[in-house]
Amino acid sequence: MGVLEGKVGVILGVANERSIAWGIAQTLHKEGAQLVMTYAGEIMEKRVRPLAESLGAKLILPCDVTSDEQIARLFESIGSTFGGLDLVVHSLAFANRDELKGRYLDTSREGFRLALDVSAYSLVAVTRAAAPLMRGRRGSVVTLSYYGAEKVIPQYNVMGVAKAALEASVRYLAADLGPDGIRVNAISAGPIKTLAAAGIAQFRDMLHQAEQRAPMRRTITLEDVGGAALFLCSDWSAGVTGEVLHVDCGYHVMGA
Ligand code: NAD
Ligand code: 0WE
Repeated sequence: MGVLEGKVGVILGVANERSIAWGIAQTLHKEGAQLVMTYAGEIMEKRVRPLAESLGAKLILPCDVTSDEQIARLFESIGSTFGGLDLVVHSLAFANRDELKGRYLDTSREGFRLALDVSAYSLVAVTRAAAPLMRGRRGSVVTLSYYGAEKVIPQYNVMGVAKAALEASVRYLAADLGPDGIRVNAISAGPIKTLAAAGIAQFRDMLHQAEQRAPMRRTITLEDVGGAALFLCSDWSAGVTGEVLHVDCGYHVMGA
């Protein structure tokens, strides 16, 4: 029997079969979770629906996280279909492409607002909407971060600042929701070739550098992230909250 048998989870952030969210979805499904999947806009729906259906998802709903209304509707539907919720996987981020090049110094006011809204505030909005459905069910919320929150990664720019806000939000949300038995954690994943990484200048070099420098001498896989998410979603991590778990083949421990 799967370790997540009887649990209901919602996964935000599947775009295609390379998405980190998709790697997590497959692992959670294999361990018995019933999944709800969301997509951001009609173009994404075409890609996400067949993937979600292949895992037997009962609900496949739109959720652009910049819309409070779409967030509210998502959790209303989950409440009326399942009567509660155990797991939330938040695996999304966005910044304007022109903010992910050049200097952080040149970040525009609107570029900063958009990146922090989609990539950091959305965790707060989604968690607040999910919490009433999680009461008394040992809920778990997991989000995805990156090392650029902690150290300067050239060109990551405003996304690094958004991830720093995301990781701080994980701690504050953990403190707010701990009394309700709801845990909130982040996975800080190493670089992996997804849609969000496509077109990033020198991304290949970054993968190569991670491979050279990481203690494990390889980059991470979707299965690596899926396994860590499974731990954080399952009751085996019942004493873990407010944590940022690095899934980076050890890259972050190296000093030189
Ligand atoms: P991806 O492109 O597959 O996923 C990003 C998702 O964000 C997409 O599904 C997209 O639809 C969604 N999204 C963007 N704007 C949205 C909005 N307004 N509302 C709802 N959804 C929206 O790429 P990925 O690499 O799987 O990214 C998932 C998460 O992992 C992100 O938080 C990213 O920062 C993080 N991450 C990625 C890497 C990497 O190297 N790929 C490393 C560490 C962390
Ligand atoms: O979090 C990310 C990527 C997030 C992302 C990617 C894009 C590309 C397409 C956010 N917004 C957009 N907007 C787009 O228009 N990663 C951790 C992957 C990543 O992105 C980088 C990296 C790494 C690693 C950007 C610059 C430097 C390194």
